[in-house]
Amino acid sequence: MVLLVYPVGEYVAASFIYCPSSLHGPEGLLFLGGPGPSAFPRRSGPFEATLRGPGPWRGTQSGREPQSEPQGGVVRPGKINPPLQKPPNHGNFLGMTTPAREGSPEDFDTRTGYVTLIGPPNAGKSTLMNALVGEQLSIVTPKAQTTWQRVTGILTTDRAQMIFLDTPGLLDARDLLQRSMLASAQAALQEADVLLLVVDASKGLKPLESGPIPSALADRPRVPLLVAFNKMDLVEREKDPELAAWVSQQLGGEPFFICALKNAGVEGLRARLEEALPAGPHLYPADEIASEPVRFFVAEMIRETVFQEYHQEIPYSVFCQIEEFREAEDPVYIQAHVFVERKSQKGILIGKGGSSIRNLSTLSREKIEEFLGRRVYLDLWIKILPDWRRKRADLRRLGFPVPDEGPST
Ligand SMILES: Nc1nc2c(ncn2[C@@H]2O[C@H](COP(=O)(O)OP(=O)(O)OP(=O)(O)O)[C@@H](O)[C@H]2O)c(=O)[nH]1
Ligand SMILES: [Mg+2]
Repeated sequence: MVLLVYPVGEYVAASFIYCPSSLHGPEGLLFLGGPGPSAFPRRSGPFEATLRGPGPWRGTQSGREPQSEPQGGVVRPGKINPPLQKPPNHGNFLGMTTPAREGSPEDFDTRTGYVTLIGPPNAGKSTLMNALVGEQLSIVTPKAQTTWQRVTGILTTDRAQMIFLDTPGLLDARDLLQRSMLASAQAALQEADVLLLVVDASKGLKPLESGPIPSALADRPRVPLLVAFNKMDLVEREKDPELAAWVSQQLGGEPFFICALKNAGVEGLRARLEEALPAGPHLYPADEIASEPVRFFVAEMIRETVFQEYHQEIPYSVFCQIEEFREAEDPVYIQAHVFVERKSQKGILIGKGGSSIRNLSTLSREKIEEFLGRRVYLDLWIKILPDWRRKRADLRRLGFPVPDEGPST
């Protein structure tokens, strides 16, 4: 392996060049500095594509049993519902849109709707959505506030199409990014046909009685509310009658006791969610499993790796955007910009002699290769965008919905 370092202004680029033989072994060549290789001319790629199941994607989650097919079996393309023309959008909040139903419910023998997962940070919302859909779509880490934007996961069965909206954890927002996260969770809440509140069972009723959850629930639409007490593997008792009674009496909700990590209780919850959905036509083609483009998931995988490999403020100061995605190339060429807020963070991201960025790039590339089922050439560029978490224009440029009013901090 050869390491070349060129500081170029505020840019540092980390490019891995692979030889086929290095794909499963040590990295080939790492460049720090200078532009990406000119052998890859700039062009826009077909990376607006959405994910279609079953796909290689990320396979089953480690640490849980392989998921059995949902009752009724997964619908294959064309078997029941031919690909649909998407109806006009009904939800449109700060640029986030979702397709709307047309026709009256009695016209349909299928059930369709939005299941919004809300809850405090770190409760296991993303883990649960992945388990419900049977794909690892949303990133998961042990750190709170991993999810920053809502993520859609779609599951189509013979009887229903469940469109899950995973959301950022509800919190008391302290800066503009957190306000954007909160706004995106609140908007998804308003679009729900069924609300799935996810709480960490080991924390008992505390998150339900104080903090941002009670006020979010006070404004909720009049839709069925299911409350999933997650992480039951961490508590002594299997089911807690006190929690169950509180949920039904105080919230008018139905309690469930689950362990999303081990896929325990998830099947029963999925069956109940399906029943709770309104009748209606499918809104997405039967084989579509997500509505965000592939490049969104690729960027999220790099961010997930940052969360796993770095500590303190670094994970919260890093955002990632895919600049180029050329799937016609072999290996697939992906250029990603990794934004940090300060120069000192750039140094931490790179690490001594480039060791940290090399590690970040290798681990991210391995995930992306597994996700795409293709060999990947990952070209990481680190860019300083001063205080981007607090700047409206920067956040918009990075694709966050930002409320027009209110302070930045
Ligand atoms: N022990 C245990 N851990 C779980 C379970 N479900 C999720 N976790 C872990 O809890 C941590 C947070 O999970 P996430 O799914 O990222 O939680 P989240 O609610 O989406 O968090 P934010 O995106 O930060 O709001 C991860 O380390 C998960 O592995 C569970 O049933 N049992
Ligand atoms: Mg999450």
